[in-house]
Amino acid sequence: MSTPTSSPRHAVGPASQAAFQRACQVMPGGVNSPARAFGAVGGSPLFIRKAFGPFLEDIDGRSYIDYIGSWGPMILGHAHPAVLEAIKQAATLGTSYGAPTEAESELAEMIIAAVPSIETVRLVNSGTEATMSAIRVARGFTGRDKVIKFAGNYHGHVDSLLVAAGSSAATLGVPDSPGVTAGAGADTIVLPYNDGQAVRDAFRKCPGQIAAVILEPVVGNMGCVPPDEGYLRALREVTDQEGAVLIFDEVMTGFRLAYGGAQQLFGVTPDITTLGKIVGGGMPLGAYGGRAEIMAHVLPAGRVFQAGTLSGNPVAVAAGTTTLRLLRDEPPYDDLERIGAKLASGLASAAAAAGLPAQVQRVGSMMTLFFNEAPVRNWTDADRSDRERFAAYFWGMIRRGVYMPCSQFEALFFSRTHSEAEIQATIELAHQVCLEIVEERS
Ligand code: KE4
Repeated sequence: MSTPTSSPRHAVGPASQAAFQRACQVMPGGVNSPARAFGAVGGSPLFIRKAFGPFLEDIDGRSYIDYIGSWGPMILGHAHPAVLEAIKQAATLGTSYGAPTEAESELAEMIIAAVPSIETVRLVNSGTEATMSAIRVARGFTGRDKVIKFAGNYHGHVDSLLVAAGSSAATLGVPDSPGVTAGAGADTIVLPYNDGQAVRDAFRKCPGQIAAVILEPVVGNMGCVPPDEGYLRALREVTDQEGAVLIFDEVMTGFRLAYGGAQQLFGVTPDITTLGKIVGGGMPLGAYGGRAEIMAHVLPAGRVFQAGTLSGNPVAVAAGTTTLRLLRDEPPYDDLERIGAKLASGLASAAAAAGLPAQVQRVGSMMTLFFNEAPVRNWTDADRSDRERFAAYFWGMIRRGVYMPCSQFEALFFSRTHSEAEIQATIELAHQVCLEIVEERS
């Protein structure tokens, strides 16, 4: 049988292949994050030379319509002129001081004005730092040890949360990573997503022991899985009744689904919110914040330790502040909703026209095409998806100049720079790829 045109072999140019071989000599797996390793889809990753607007260009000179957007941050499109200018200006004044700046207060004030749950906020360097710190302060505030998380939710590589994790942990088959000790995970309770009764049962089994419930209010890390109607409200009610801290991990959904994040969209206010990705405008920056009485426990105001050499870095803060200012003053969310509806409908039509069972699940400008017979409401459902078919779809789209997330268990993202032309082209190419998948299977 001829090599399927959707196979990886044809899709990765010689320069990327050579670059990957070089990288593998000096970095584990040749990458600095497994999510970009293409492990789940086979083949080797594309090495990128530059990005602008909705496009990536690899080192073989091939251009792609980009649907990962650096895994979420690039809602304004790549290399936005105002963001670049802000970075340049900040860098001319020095790249890091290790001392406070007014720029940090300005970004904090913007975050507080935007996110309903946040009364005070601490800036950190990544989403992982944000979730790790949020868990710690919730435990410090309540004096309790246990934390509830949900299978298929990913909150960064925090030991205690790398249990039944999503994203590249699920993609590469290490949702319970080696190196995470039984002790580190001993106080972590893992429940199925979209099951309010399971949460109530857990509180009944562990009265007065659960410090926090942490979740992705719209899951991106098992693919896009929205909360069932009433689910977030039910979590708010049970955590209120039980005196536990409700943490919305909005690293992905923050400033993406609305300027106030998923909590604004769904009208449910958590006690703590974690942020990353968009809040840094593509630079390393995360944040966690919430009720002032909880955040007052964070050192040096309180006694819960958390620190960071580059926290509130002036160059990253400049990128984040400029990004939030553009989102606040020229909200893209109505446009993103219109684009998202068109893309979702087009991708679903492409799979249906080829007779491929598929579910397209979307909230705003994050979505996933699941090769799955039934809707996906939790990890058990997601795990039934056809990984091999997804890999064929991924490579078929790459060969046609469309860079989709390299895993069935990731969401795709698009920006305000994705025009009708890119969306229409993507839909037409998806029709070709879905038909090709069927032909290659037959
Ligand atoms: P970082 O430490 O990667 O900045 O954020 C961790 C994190 C926390 N919470 C949520 C909901 C997240 O989605 C993430 C990171 N997301 C993945 C993509 N699904 C980052 C990509 C990667 O790991 O390279």
